[in-house]
Amino acid sequence: MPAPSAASRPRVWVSQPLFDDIVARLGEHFEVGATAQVTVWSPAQVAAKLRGCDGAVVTLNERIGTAEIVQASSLRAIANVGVGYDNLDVEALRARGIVASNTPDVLTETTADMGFALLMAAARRITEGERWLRDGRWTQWSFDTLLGSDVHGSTLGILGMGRIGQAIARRGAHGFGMRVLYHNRSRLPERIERNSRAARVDFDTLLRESDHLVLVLPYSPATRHVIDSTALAKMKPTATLTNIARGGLIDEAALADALASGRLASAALDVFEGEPAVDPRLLALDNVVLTPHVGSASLATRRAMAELAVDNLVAALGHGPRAGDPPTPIAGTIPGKDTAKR
Ligand code: 8YV
Repeated sequence: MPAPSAASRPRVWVSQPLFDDIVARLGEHFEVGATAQVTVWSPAQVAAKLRGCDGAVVTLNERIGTAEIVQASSLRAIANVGVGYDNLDVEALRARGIVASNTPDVLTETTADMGFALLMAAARRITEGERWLRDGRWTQWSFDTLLGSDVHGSTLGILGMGRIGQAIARRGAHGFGMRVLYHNRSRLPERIERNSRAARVDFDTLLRESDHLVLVLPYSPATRHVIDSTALAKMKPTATLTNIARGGLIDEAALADALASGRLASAALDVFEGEPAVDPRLLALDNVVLTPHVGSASLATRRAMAELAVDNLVAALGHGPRAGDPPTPIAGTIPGKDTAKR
């Protein structure tokens, strides 16, 4: 069959630079509008880019709702690079028959590694110690310098026990002999609980009993500020709090108060409500580890995410070697399917 002429090929937009060799695969089937530099797109620019496109690969930087798609009459598919998809108005997409997909599974273990690294950094005051050393404050070894809390044998609490939560639970239970508690909307099958040696408890028990609490739940208006001053007041003063999900899960002002007053020992945050802006009060505190939303940022995993997003778009638009394979749909965007779980 002759290759379709450029004019008749579907158009797709890639909102941020990914990996050139992976993005190039889209060129086998589509006219590709790639983005060479990291770009902050305004909502109006996103709408203009989507107009006339059949599909798009987007990241958490681009928020896509009714206003962005209302004039995109040929848009059929959005492939989000990431497991979280709070940047997409899934209902608005579904209402217009646009298939949305995300990239679960490929980032589970890498993101769980990062969660564990942050938990340990908070517990053992690693970044605080490094700053102290680099500042030239280490003049004499002393017995009580930077005393932290133990990770092994302690109680690990996981809020949101999807795939990443389970991977963190396995690390804690099998690697560090931790007692693992979790809170989730529903209880997990016994096989999974056994595998990660985790027990489901109510939210208050999780807050009260965790020595190290990790947030791994999806963000939505319903989970905004799930960790607020009331929740923080129930935690042990010796506890650590790690967030690798979305910044909006925590009331950052309340967290800064708790950390400053010693009400909470320490925290580790990879995500922020107003990112890339970070609350100046958090920046000024020593007992919080701060990283710039890099939970899934290993080279291999970011490549796998980009590959999956490209595969998803190709499949959703009915082209290429995987034509006919279903893309990885986000829950609820394809009638009768509900396959995406965090
Ligand atoms: C992604 C993330 O890198 O997958 C997620 O939900 O938070 C990150 O690890 C990000 O979404 C890229 O768009």
